[in-house]
Amino acid sequence: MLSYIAIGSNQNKPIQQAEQAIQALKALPNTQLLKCSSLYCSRPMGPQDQPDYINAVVELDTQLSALHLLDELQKIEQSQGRIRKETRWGPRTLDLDIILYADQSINSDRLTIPHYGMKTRAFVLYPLFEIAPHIKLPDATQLSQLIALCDKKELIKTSDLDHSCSADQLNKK
Ligand code: A4P
Ligand code: MG
Repeated sequence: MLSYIAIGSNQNKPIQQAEQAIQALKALPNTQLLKCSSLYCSRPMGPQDQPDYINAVVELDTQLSALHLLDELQKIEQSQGRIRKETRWGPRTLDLDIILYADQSINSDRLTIPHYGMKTRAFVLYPLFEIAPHIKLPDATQLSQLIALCDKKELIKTSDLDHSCSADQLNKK
């Protein structure tokens, strides 16, 4: 099954966190990592008194079920020091979300696929578009349609980083 995973980090050297997560995703059982977007720096969605985020999206070809894949992603989050706190959309060392899983729509206690926020988040849509510009969602919406409606805002590839990304972020590279 083709599946797309969104990576997010804004604590404890986020670029390194994202790179470490990509290595861990490469090592998942019965899974191949096929594509990996650039790393992007983004302003925080949610509370503004937190550092900028590093975001990326990878494409996996996996034989794991969606729930088994979620278990594996949560193990990676834990191994990279993820602490779940009360604050909604608060800072985190690593967040791994399943954006899409084949062409399935899943609504269960532990999983909502497509991910509930993917349609409007620049930091998910643009990295996804970089590696899979032609994909459709299970409801047949084209990714390109969502991109056309979504302002890129201050999303910057880390390779293009300049002073517009917070000094805090640059210091933690
Ligand atoms: N869950 C349900 N569906 C999924 C899915 N498709 N993928 C459940 C992964 N998990 C899924 O997740 C809570 C529960 O969601 C899981 O136990 C799983 O069963 P969590 O990782 O503990 O909590 P969370 O990620 O803090 O919650 P939430 O509401 O998903 O946060 P978001 O929406 O991911 O937002 N700003 C920028 N610029 N970049 C970011 O990446 N991320 C967030 C977090 C806030 N601001 C951000 C960013
Ligand atoms: Mg999450």
